[in-house]
Parts: sequence; structure tokens; C-alpha cells
Amino acid sequence: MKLLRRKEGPSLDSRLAALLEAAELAEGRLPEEAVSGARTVAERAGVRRTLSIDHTVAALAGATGSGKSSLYNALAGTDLAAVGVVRPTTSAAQAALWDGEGSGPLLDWLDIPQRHPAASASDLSGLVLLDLPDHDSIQVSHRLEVDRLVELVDLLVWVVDPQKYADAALHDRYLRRLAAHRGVMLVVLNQVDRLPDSAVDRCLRDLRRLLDGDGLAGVPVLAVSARTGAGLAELRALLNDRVAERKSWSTRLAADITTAAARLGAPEEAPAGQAMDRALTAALCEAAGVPLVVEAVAKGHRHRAVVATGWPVTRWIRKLRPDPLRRLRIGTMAPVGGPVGELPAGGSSGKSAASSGQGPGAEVVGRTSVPAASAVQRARVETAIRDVGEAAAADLPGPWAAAVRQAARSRSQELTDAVDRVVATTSAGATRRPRWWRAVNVLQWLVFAAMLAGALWLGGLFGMDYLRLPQPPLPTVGVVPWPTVLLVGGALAGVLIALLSRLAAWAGGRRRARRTARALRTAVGRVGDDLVLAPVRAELDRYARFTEALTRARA
Ligand SMILES: Nc1nc2c(ncn2[C@@H]2O[C@H](COP(=O)(O)OP(=O)(O)OP(=O)(O)O)[C@@H](O)[C@H]2O)c(=O)[nH]1
Ligand SMILES: [Mg+2]
Repeated sequence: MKLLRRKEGPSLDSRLAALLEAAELAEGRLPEEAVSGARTVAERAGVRRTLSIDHTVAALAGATGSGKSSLYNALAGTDLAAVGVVRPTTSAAQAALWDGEGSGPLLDWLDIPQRHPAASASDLSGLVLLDLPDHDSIQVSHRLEVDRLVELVDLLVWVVDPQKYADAALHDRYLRRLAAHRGVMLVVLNQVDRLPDSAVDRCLRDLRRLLDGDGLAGVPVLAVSARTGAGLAELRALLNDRVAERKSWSTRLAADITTAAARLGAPEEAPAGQAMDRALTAALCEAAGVPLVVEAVAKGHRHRAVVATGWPVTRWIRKLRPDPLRRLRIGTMAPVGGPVGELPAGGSSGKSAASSGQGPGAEVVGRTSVPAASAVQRARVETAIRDVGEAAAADLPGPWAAAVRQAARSRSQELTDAVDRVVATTSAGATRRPRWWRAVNVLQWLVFAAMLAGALWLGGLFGMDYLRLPQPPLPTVGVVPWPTVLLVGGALAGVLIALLSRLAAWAGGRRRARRTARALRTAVGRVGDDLVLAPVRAELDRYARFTEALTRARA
């Protein structure tokens, strides 16, 4: 017997663990009833296996007047239960025990205080026979008692009589629903002494047909008479087999697990999570003003180039104009942990309040001044998120599909802030100054100094001429005097250097804008991945683990 337990234990154990796991994963996704039902089954199974497995609890269940109490007395060999003419008669379950030693905790768990030793021979050793009240009772308490015990006992013996064996109450409320429990079920057609011999077979055939229709093919059906004792020997023999096997308890628990697992759903192939992120990234980029930022990167680069390398005579005009990139507060924000006093105040434009600076790419705090997304842009983001959810949920059963759609939306509130943050961080590098600007700047000032020297020289000559002083000797380059070369040459060189630098800055700005656009798309894509696709993947993974657990539970 111990051997038997060891043989059956692990598979039941692992199925129970799998059922619990599936219930846990289904929490909040599937109807609470199914989830708690699975938990109850697991809990009940856990308790039953700690109680006596040397005893098999068989319950006589059926309609009022079918003869449950009469059969109970007949099997026990003594009148333990009242058999009355007033219907219903039995109002509380009682137990007859064959070698009942050690069955106390089991009966305590079943909550059956009325227990009697059976008087009949001990061929049924280990049987705990219950006489139940009627399941179709006008007394609600009777029905509740039956429903409670039908859930708990190891073996169900349905007692029907020739008048009521086809009752819908029996077939719809019990038999059909217990199809998975056909391995722990017997059906007894009692009171056959009331039928002419020819009718017994017809009645049995009809009953068999109904049971087959209930999904109970293979369930033994016996014709008996509690009054005359006909068929009782066969019933005893059948009961004896089941009790001797000592397997009904585990077969029953296995059937419970099967039913509970079926209520959680059919295990299906979990769909592979696919990334539908292109449209999402595009919509997020639009909403975050990426094209605007990219344009500002190019313009800002050219602006700073002119300030750094322009002709010193005119570059101050450019300095008066604001830097297009810094106007968006990009490249001006303090890194996280920097002096708080230097942080820019919360966004002055339409974007919402400054956020905590946590999340993907959080290297700067504060907000950019990129204008808030328009209603159309926001709608496009929402559509993209919905499409991600829909695509991922396409092949899932209803409640799980809803959970996946919900997962796609679950963190969408954080998107605006997170995307703005990565836009600020990613484009901050675009304000870096190329080294050649400094060299050109030095050159510009040298040329400017030459021009200035030429101007001063000419100015000096002009003054001396005005004062009619003798002209000093004037060095020349060819026929052109040096101060003129310096003044005109310096001016021309300055303007030429400025023009060439501008040309280089224009190309540099375009290159930098293109690089920033690529980096922004990647960074924004990563935000979409973290906040939209990752929750979807997590939910799909949960479903995959659920179906896997469900498959193990059903095994
Ligand atoms: N002819 C005949 N009468 C029977 C047989 N079994 C029971 N009866 C009678 O049927 C009536 C009901 O029997 P009970 O044993 O009280 O039926 P029950 O199923 O326990 O009914 P409740 O306790 O009300 O649910 C009684 O009058 C019994 O004498 C049988 O095999 N043949
Ligand atoms: Mg009774």
C-alpha cells in the first residue's frame, strides 16, 4: 500500500503543483471563480492525501425515496438509518464503518459526526459508507449537504429508482458535470423488485443510454433491490474491489484536477511574441518632435560654427540670434546629480511637469522645450500601441487577449516623459564643437589682426600726409604697398575663410543631424520597447507558462 502511494504520489504531486502554478498565472486574467476553484481543488487534495488512504469513502447519493437509506442498511447488515414514508427522510449524512479504526480524522474533515460500525461481514474492510440526504430536496440544507460531500468523497454511488432515473435534476446538475469522475462512480438501479422481469433489462438499457449521453460510458450500472436483496452481492463485490484497490481517493483527486484545469481553459500553443515596433517608434518620434530636434541640430551646428569661425567683423550679428538647439533646452540641462540650483525650471512650453529623471536614458533632468505633441500625434501613438496589443493578442483566447491588450497600454502614461528624456540625452551630444573650429578661429583672428595692422598703418600714413610730414619709405609687394596688402588681403581672407567654414559647417550640420536622427530613432525605439513591448512580452510569456503548466496539470 505504501508502495502504491509512492507510485501515484509524484504524478499527482506534480499535477497539483502545475494546477496551482496555472491558477497563480491566471490570477486577474481568468474569471475569479475558475482560479479559486483550482486553488480549492489543490487545497482539498493536499488535505485528503494526509488523511487515511486505507479507507475509501463511498457515498450513496440520489433522489428522495430512491432507497439510499434502505440500501445503506442492507449493506451494513443492520438498521442504522431511518427509512420512512415521509419524504424526505434523511436530513444529515451518516457513516457506516467497516474496520473504521483510524478513519476519525477523515470523518472529522468530512464533518460527519454520526458514525456507526457496520454489522456485516468484514469483506468490505476499509469502506466508509455514507448515507446522504436527497439531492433533489425541497430542503435547501439537504441539497447543500449533498453538494458539499459530492465534492469530497472518494467514490460516488448514485442510487436511482425505476420512476425517477431519468430526472433532469440528476443528469444535468450532477452526472454530466462529473463526467471526468467516471472512474470513481457507480450507478445502482434500486427497487427492481417493483418491475416485471422483462422491464428490468429495458430499464437498464435506457439508463445506460442516458449515462452514455452524460459522458459516463463505462460506469458500472447494477440492478438491485434493497428489499429483496437481489443484486446486492454484485454490488458488494464491486465495492469490495474498489476498496481493496485503495485507489479511488487518488483517482478522484486526479479527476478533480482535470476538471479544474479544464475550467482554466484548453492549453494552446502560445503565439510567438513579435516586435511590431516600427510604427510605434515612428509615432513616438513624431510625437516627441524628433524631426524638429533633428532640424535644430543641423541649424544649431551651423549657428555655432558661424559664431566660432565667422568673420570677426560680422560674427557678432550672429551671436545676437539664439542657438536653435539650445532654444529647445537641449544641451543645456544639468546631468543627474548636478547642482540643483542650475536646473532649468519645469518646461515652459506645453509639456507636463518635470519628472523624477528615472527610466530609460535618464542622464539629464528637466524637460526639453520641444512643443507638446498635437492631438493627432497623440492619437497616432495610441493607435500604434493598440496595434501592438492587437497583433500580440491575435491568437490568444479572450481573457488572455484582453490582458495582453491591457499590458500594451499599462505604461503608456510614462511614455511622454521617458521619450522626452531620451530626446534630451541623445541629442545633447550634438552640441559638441569640432576641433577645427578653434584652429579656424585662431586663423580668423590672425587675419583680422593683419587687416587691422594694415588699416592702422594706412591710417598713420594718412595722418602724416595730413600734417605734411615727410613720408617714410613704403615697402611694396610688386607695385602694391604693404599696408594696402594687409588691409585688403586680410579682409578678403577673413571673408573667404568664413565662407569656406560655412560650407564645411553646412555639411557637418547635415551629417550631425543624420547621425542624431538615427540615434534618436534607436533611443526612442528602446523606450517603446521598454514601456510597451516589454509588458506585452511579459504577458505573452505568462500565457506561455500558463499553458505549459496547464498541460502538465492535465497529464
Ligand atoms: N419495493 C421496494 N421498495 C424500496 C426499496 N428500497 C427502498 N424502498 C422503499 O422506498 C422508500 C424510501 O426508501 P428510503 O431508503 O427511505 O429512501 P431514501 O433514498 O433514503 O430517501 P430520503 O432519505 O428521503 O432521501 C421506503 O418506503 C422504502 O421502504 C426496494 O428495493 N424495493
Ligand atoms: Mg434516506
